[in-house]
Amino acid sequence: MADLPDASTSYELLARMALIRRFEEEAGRQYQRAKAGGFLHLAIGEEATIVGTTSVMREEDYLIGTYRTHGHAIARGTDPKRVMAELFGRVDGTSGGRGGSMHIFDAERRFMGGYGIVGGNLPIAAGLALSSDFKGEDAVTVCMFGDGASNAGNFGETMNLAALWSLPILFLVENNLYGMGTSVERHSAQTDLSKKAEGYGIHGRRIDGMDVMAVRESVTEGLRLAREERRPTLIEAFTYRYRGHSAADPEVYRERDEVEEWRQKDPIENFARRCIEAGVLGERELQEVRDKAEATVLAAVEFAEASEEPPLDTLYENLYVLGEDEGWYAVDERSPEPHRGEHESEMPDAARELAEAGAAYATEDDRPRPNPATHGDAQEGVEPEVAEEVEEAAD
Ligand SMILES: Cc1ncc(C[n+]2csc(CCOP(=O)(O)OP(=O)(O)O)c2C)c(N)n1
Ligand SMILES: [Mg+2]
Repeated sequence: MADLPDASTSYELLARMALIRRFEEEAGRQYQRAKAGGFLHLAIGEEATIVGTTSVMREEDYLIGTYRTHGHAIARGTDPKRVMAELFGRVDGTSGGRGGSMHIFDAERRFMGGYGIVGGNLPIAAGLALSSDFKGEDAVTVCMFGDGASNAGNFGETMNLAALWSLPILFLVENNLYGMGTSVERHSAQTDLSKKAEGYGIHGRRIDGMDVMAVRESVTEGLRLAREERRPTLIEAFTYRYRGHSAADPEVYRERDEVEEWRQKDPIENFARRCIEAGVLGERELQEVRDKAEATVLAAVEFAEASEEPPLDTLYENLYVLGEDEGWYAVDERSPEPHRGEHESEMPDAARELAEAGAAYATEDDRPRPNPATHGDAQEGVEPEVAEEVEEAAD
């Protein structure tokens, strides 16, 4: 077992993990209050994998994750207020309220998202690493993705190019044992995911993702190999999400006992206990960590609630960027080249009418609202009869 760091580092690790946990619990609550829209994927239980990784990265390093990344952004230093405002779809959110939970983004802290396409962040990560290499920068790209994503075709494509071009990159699989409702044994022929890139020349190792110190130790070495030797590696961190895949998940694919068993390995409680037993931290500090997390998260909710919704006439802004100009671009019958699209206010009548009809519909109080329990990705992996039951119960 890796040694504990000094008191202030231990305090910081515990505080980050506790803040992320409390933030996500609150995000779940706000989702149920319909304050946060879209989908919501919580990483409660996975905090040691997240914080262990980010805590040994340098400021100039890039991080890219999946749709389960509120904690990743916070761990990277993004203000929780701005993350909460993004969940609420407000202008002060990290993506101006346009992205929501799945698309948290903070270029300043080199957190490149927040990505909804499973495995889609892998080639982008390779591109980031390639750009650092081109520019002769020391930065390493850390690409975090799920066990399910390791089955995507671009996993192999990315591993090949990363190895071939000796990119400064570290791949980290957050193996929480499931891709939605499908267990690793049922979705991957090779269940030792650390071996999955070996054929491409990328070595892997398996670690305990519930132990923040084990994650730090392994990621430190992975970063060194990427930075100094241009050798990409693949770390498989075993972790677990206590909550469902997304906010609406009947969880018919696992037993309660299994969840309970993993709760016994809780990354925060276990690390706190270790720090107390070693005399590195005291009960007073533990209480302080909890109190601060509580205050920060309540302030984040207050901030998000006070932030405005983006004005409707900005709906078409920031869709595409070509060259220096921001705005949306189109290729149509007018010319073979892409040309700048009109602002909503300058649009032809038919397009404006459509946009206005959409806006009017969105503000009707009694319109049929999509129910997350019966629509969308929560339904994948659920037996049809169970889905029907859920639907009936929700009606
Ligand atoms: C290309 C693609 N296929 C399917 C989906 C639907 N989908 C969303 S999350 C998910 C499971 C991914 O599991 P994993 O990679 O293990 O990540 P986890 O959710 O466990 O963090 C699937 C299949 C998607 N978003 N993108
Ligand atoms: Mg998974």
